[in-house]
Amino acid sequence: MLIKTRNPADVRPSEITPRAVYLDRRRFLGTAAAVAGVAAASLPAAAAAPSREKLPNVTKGPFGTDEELTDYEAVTTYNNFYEFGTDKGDPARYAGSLKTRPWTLVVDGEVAKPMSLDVGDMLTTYPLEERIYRLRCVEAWSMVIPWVGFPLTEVIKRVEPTGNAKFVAFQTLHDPAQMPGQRRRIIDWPYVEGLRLDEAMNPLSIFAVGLYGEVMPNQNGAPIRLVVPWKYGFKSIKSIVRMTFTDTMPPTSWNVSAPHEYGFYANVNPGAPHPRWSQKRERRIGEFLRRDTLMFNGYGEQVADMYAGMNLNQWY
Ligand SMILES: Nc1nc2c(c(=O)[nH]1)N[C@H]1C(S)=C(S)[C@@H](COP(=O)(O)O)O[C@H]1N2
Ligand SMILES: [Mo]
Repeated sequence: MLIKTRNPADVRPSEITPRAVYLDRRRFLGTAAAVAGVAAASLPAAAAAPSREKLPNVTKGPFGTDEELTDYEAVTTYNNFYEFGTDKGDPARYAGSLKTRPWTLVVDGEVAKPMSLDVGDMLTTYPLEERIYRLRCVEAWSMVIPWVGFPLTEVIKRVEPTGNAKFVAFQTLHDPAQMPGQRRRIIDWPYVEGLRLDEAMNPLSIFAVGLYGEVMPNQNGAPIRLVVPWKYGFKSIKSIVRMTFTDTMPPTSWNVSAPHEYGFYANVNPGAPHPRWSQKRERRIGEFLRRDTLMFNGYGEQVADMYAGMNLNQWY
């Protein structure tokens, strides 16, 4: 993000496709190498492939789009997750070192009932829905992803926010042993994000625990991440360990590191250019021609009311 010098949307679809080819090749080589070193019969053929696990009892959620889904391969190999490196392929390559079970989400701050939630339990006890959302990165590319998750309100109602709760702060795991990118000071770790309470309670806002009907791949923010589809992708914080209700606006990682480039709100807004590139158009990953970027990423009907009277060029 910050480090890029060229407009990242100039990445052409042709640069994406070879990743898939490369991955297949890597899988093949991984298997071949294993076979060469150890008795072939003792090794399952898919030893090097990531485990994929279906999520049970997923119902169809609201706000769907009939736009074409972005390929699973692209969704899981073209990622921003700087805890595993800044190259788009780094998370798929290195996020295997993240241990996602057991995983505790601490919910605290201005609430009547602070809680430590076991995310493994949440997968079986929370109402899982599929939500097909557009994700628009500030780098001017976008995807359409069938997330599996549940509204933030499922957690918020259980902890009972006090009258002082105005914002919600989120924090990613901080563990350089599991997240090698945290050994470099790209940003101040851990990655933190925040929402206004009404944004967090908006029916569009979800905790995602999976995609394409399966448990969340590590590179996409396992085991639990935010998805707030009317905001730029960086608001959708991954691998969350803490959710804290506060009375003041919490710091957010990209705002702290480059305040003139990234605001707290970060609503998708084609009329508010990033200081170094336009936000008017975007490249849908897998497509060649760019398309126009829509205000609020096309979710204005659900969210515009929350910003009535605010100057969104000032509150970018
Ligand atoms: N902890 C953490 N969360 C993060 C990021 C990150 O680097 N670290 N990158 C953000 C950015 S810039 C984007 S565009 C989305 C990308 O999500 P995806 O890789 O699942 O498409 O994750 C967001 N969440
Ligand atoms: Mo992003």
